[in-house]
Amino acid sequence: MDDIAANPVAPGREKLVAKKQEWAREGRLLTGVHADPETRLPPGQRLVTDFPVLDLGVQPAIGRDKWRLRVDGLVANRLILDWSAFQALPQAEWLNDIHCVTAWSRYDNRWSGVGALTLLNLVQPMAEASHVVFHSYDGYTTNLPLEAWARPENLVATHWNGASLDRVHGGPARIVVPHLYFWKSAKWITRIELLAEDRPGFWEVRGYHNNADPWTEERYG
Ligand SMILES: Nc1nc2c(c(=O)[nH]1)N[C@H]1C(S)=C(S)[C@@H](COP(=O)(O)O)O[C@H]1N2
Ligand SMILES: [Mo]
Repeated sequence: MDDIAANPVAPGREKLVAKKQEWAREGRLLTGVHADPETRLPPGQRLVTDFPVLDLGVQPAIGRDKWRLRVDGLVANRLILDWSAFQALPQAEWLNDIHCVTAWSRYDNRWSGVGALTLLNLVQPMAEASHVVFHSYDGYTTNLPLEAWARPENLVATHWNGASLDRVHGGPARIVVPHLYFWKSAKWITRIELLAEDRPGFWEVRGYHNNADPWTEERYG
């Protein structure tokens, strides 16, 4: 799509990306402890109460009038939703925790938007569909197995804690996949592509773990 940036890394941010790649190689922040999934804070994480902003420095300003969400690839019914079509879908609310690979966690985020399962029911994935790739307006991508996306707590969020999602956090709309490290939760989402094979995204090809389970510290891999 021509309104997607060619490169999500802003000028001057290349060093930061290189440093994170180096941390991935070195296994930085790994404690080697596997937490009991009943424990709320995953291993190696610290709790914060603010809401840090992390991205590659390109923060696209997409008005609701220009925003589109496509769900396509290996589906029976491709979807292209504009803002009003998206708002006309069943909306719901979720409360969940965020775990960022840079070691902060934030509890009790109240999101609203449209659930992953609602979207999947609409498009009807084909039998061969096994993976999804999220595509964002800044050019960022990240990947998941279809079963990691097809969970009731996952959503495309337009609101956070009662207000419209701020642009810096991915507004108009972002992915939220709370059971995985937050880099899997693509901001400024514009396309959910279903595929018959895995296709690693921006960080996954730069040394981050493909699965991203915080409970087993799948930070790098
Ligand atoms: N489009 C896009 N989505 C993105 C990123 C990005 O650079 N671009 N960064 C990811 C990373 S590494 C993290 S930790 C979270 C941060 O989300 P936040 O800024 O709302 O805290 O967004 C994820 N989603
Ligand atoms: Mo991150």
